[in-house]
Order: sequence, then C-alpha cells, then structure tokens
Amino acid sequence: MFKTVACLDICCLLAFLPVRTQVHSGVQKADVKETAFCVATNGSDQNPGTMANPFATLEKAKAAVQERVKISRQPIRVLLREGTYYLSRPLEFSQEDSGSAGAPVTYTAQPGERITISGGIPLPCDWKPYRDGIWMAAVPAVKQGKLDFDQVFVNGSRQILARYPDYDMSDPGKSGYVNAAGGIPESLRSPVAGPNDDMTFSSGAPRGVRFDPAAFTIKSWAKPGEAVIHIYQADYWGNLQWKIRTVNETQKAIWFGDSGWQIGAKWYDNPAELDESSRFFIENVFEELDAPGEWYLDRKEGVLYYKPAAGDDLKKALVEVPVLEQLVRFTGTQDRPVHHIRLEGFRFAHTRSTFLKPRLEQIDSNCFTSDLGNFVARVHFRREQDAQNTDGKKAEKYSLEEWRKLGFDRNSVFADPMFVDPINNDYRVKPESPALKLGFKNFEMGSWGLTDEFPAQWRN
Ligand SMILES: [Ca+2]
Repeated sequence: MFKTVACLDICCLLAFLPVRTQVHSGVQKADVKETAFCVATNGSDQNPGTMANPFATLEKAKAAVQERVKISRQPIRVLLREGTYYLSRPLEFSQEDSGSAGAPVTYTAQPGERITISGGIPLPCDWKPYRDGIWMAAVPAVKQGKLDFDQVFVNGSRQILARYPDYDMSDPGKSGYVNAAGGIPESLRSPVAGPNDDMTFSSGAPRGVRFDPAAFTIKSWAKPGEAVIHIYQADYWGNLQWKIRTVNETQKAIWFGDSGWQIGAKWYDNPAELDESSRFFIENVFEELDAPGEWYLDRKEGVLYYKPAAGDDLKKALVEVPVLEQLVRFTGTQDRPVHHIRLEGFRFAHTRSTFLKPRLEQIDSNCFTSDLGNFVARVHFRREQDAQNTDGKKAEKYSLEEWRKLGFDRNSVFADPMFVDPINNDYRVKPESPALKLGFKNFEMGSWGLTDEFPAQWRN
C-alpha cells in the first residue's frame, strides 16, 4: 500500500520529474520514484498535466499514462481535483493501461475533495410555468431522437419519475405502494390481441395483476403503454418490473407487457407468484405528475415536465440526465489481462437504468450445488426455437467441465470456501481456503452491513 498522501501535492507540482516517496510493502520499505499527472475540471487537454497546468479529462490522463508505462517502471498516480467529470464514453482500460506489481497505476481523488465520475450530461433547461406548480422545458434533442434519458437529477439528487401512488421521501420503504388485489386468474381473457407474443409463458406465470378500485388512481391515463409497474412477488421475495400493456377498468386488471430479464418470472419453470400481499407502484405516467419532485419526459414532443418543491428556484438548478450505461470497463483477455490499476476515492453517478433491457436469447438462470454437492449450471432458453436447437429441451444442465468447454467460468473455483464457523455467523475463511488463493481477503465480522448512506430507520 502507498503512504503518499502528504506528498501528493509535491508529486503533481513536479509531474514528470522523479520524486522520492516511501512505499510500504509488508515490513519492507524501499525508496521508489513516482510519476504523477493531475486532472481538473478547469484544466485543458493541451496542458502538460501538472498541478499548476492540469489536464481536463480522464481520457487524456489515461493516454498520458499509456505512453508513460511504455517507458517507465515507476508507480504512476493520476490525481483528480474537485468536480464532476462527465464522460462521453466509458473509460476503458486494457493491458496497455496496466501497471505492474512494483509500479501500479493509481487514479485517485485529491484528499478532502469530492470527485464525481458521471455518465450523464448537464441539461440546459429554459423553464417555463406549465400548471399546478409544474414547470416545463423544451428538450429538442429528445424530439430529434438524439437524446433519451430515464432519470433526472436536480442539484445532485435523483428525482421521482411521475408515479402512483406518490413516494414520501421521509418514509422510505413503506410509502408509495398499494397492495394488489391478487394475480390474474388463467380464466380471465386478455383484452388485447397477442398478449403473449413477446414471451413464452410458463404455466402460472403472472400475466398481470388485479387492483382494488378503492385503492387505485382515479385518473385516466392517455398512454398506459408507456407506464412501468414495479411489484413485489408474494411474500416480498423479490421485486419485478414490467411495461404495462393496458389497464382494463372493467376487469380491474393491469395487463403486463414485456419486461427485462428477471428471475422467477415468465418463461422460468418456477415462475413468480403475485397475490394480495404484492405491493406495487406504477411510474412514467404524465397524469400522475402531481407531487413535488416528480417529473415526466414527453419524448414525442421533446418536453421535460417537473414539479419542484415549494421554494426551490428552478432557474438556478443544475439538471443532469444519464446517457451512459457504463462508466468503467476493464477489457482484458486471458492472454492480455488488465492489471495493477486502482481507482479510488471517486463517486460514480448518473448511469442509465438497465432493468428493462431485453433478455438475452438464452440465460444462465442459476448455478448451484445439488444435494450431491456437484456443480450444475442450468440454462433456460427464452424461446421454443432456441430450445429446438438443443434437442428440443427447454432447459439444459451442464457439469462444470461441460460448462467450461462452452467458455464460461474458466477461472472460477468450485470448492468449499471453508468458513471458520458459519453456524455462529463467522464467515471468515480458514487459512487453507481456496478463496484466499483467488484474492479474497478476510475482514472482521461485524464490520459489514448497511453504510451510513442508508436512511437511519433502516440501520437501526
Ligand atoms: Ca404522483
């Protein structure tokens, strides 16, 4: 581990010049030289990357590191100064960006400064009053199909996609849900043509959910097909999401459309169950934009609507929207691995959600040990034609050897982790554990759990 906090400023001031710093490696100490680059939001990529004349982008710093590692055996440190770094594409590290055991590459925050690596963009908004405390801003790029976003951050806080019921930030985990009136029975016919054309249902998989009109919205929705339902399985086993196909007032039923891949749902042979204990809310409904903090994007017209809290000055607000799904990628291969790169002290923010992305054509739904202690990978096929390609089976099981021949889990180890005393909740592993050989490090029991960022009532 490095212990160079005190000399970071010096390192940056003397970028490119070798400086002496102490490296502690176990009990041994040795003098090594270190190269440093500096990045700041008010810098320039035309600069040399010093503390006084920093780069502006991580991409530029990464390029400088890449040149440096070709000729240097010194540790390299890239120091970021306070601010938000909006990425235009994910930072991608390959073997060319790698350090070595004696000369690692470290991207780090200036101590005491808040650095955000953002997958979003600041969105300039010319707000105009709409009605009922709601404001509107034209976003031409959305109308032109050049921009789309599924979250909105105002002054650094994620806002609420217009929903029913409203979410109360002071009562997280409990507010903002209604209970379903049960699943849709198989005897109920879908009111829309071809309700199952995008999926193969297993028997008993949820097609939708019933609602109690006394507990449901009284508003009618112009575009129910845009809405997304978030619903718990029975007994709160997990939560699930679907696009809504339609809401049928007569049937008192919300019919589900497509969804992303989610465990226990649809084509799975042990599908999710919904019942009266299933809590849900529905979001992305313009008519439900009625509470402070809620927003809605009209993609057809390219207009963002938002209802700020009373007293908030939208004219001065920073609005940010995510555009990237990923911020950092390590693209090594077995022959050309990525190694000895550290990213530390950063806050990663503003990535697009992926929960409704299309399912893969085939899914590894589970890897588990059977009663006999063998490794089994179970693969479920999404569609019948995929299954037909594999001897007509709907699900396939593979041994570890077979699984590896397919290219998966080649470097995984299937073995007893050798916990110290799991019955008494001591999940440290013994010195002879194979997990340690993979790089796992024990930590003290009791030092894990919810962090300070979780609401207080969840931590107590
Ligand atoms: Ca609402």
